[in-house]
Amino acid sequence: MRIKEIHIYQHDLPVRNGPYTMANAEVWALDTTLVKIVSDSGVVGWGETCPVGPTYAEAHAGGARAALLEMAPGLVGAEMQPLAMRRKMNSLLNGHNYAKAAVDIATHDAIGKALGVNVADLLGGAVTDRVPSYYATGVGAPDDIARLAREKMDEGYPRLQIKVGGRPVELDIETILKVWEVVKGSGMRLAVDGNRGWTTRDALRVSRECPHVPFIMEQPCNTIEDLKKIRGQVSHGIYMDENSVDLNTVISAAGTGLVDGFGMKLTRIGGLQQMMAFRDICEARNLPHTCDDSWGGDIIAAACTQIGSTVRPQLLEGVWLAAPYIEGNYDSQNGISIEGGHIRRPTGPGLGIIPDESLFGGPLASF
Ligand code: 0XW
Ligand code: MG
Repeated sequence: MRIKEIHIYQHDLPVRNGPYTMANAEVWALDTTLVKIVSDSGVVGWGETCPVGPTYAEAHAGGARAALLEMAPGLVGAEMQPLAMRRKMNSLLNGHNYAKAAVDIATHDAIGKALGVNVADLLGGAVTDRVPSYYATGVGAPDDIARLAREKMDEGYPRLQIKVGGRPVELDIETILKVWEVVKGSGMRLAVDGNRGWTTRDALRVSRECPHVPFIMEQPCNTIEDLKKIRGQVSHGIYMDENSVDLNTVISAAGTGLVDGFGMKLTRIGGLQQMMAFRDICEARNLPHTCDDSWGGDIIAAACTQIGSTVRPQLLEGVWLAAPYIEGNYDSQNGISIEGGHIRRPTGPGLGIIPDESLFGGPLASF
């Protein structure tokens, strides 16, 4: 099967009850890019990539579309096999995993639809149809976040990510302590996500002032060097997120014992083919991890859910979705939603969803 057509769309995703706030970003609306590929046998596959604004990672919406426009002419006629597609894209453009991921996801969707099998079957097989999610708070006032923690605990979320950073660290400590008063004894797991926002001084202080709270620190500081500096001084597990930009970095971090797990984004690592390799590296080193993405609608949500469903359950820290912040679905029948803190995995062919492309208007570019 080979690519016959590629169509690139732009679509706005306003943040419901916005803004979504992190240490380095406050977003009110997101700008997603969708890729539709049509095979020479007429099979259609959809992909998506949606940076969560231009400051969370080295990625932005315009960059994704520029990268796709750069590669698209060379991709027409390419063989629709994930590994061959990745190598073809690498021969056309260096880097830009977050854009390449959209083509990778569309390729998996099309193969699944052509073969009549679900993407999870292409990724090694699902171990569950009810995939655990987790809820990420924004950076907020301690009492507000404590109230939100209770609400999400009562909803059935197995894990809560507390966003911190970008403000006096005393507020972060107060927030963590108040959330712990709410969730202790419930079994809800906690992550404290600095989104690169703390100095090592702040990270050390938080760990020392909250020794009794069993959270993991997700990307507390900005660089791998900073993580190395605090690694032997904190009493909390460290997960890498933004720094884990490719498999080489993952192999080094896992192999040297720098981290206890990862917050992994599907598009940052390059798509499902690379995410499968990441999953297997983590399983080999017994490292828990998430299967998320930065943002996106049903296509990204379905892709994260499908790969998340194949992870050994003891190692899956959950699949975060932007769904709670997005009005409506791309697929009104099988669109992805979270109920009781868990995601019902669509089991149809491909990603298991069929976007209503009339939502996206006409393509920005077609090849
Ligand atoms: C919580 N997320 C998965 C959503 C936002 O894109 C940021 C990200 C994270 O873990 O940093
Ligand atoms: Mg994170």
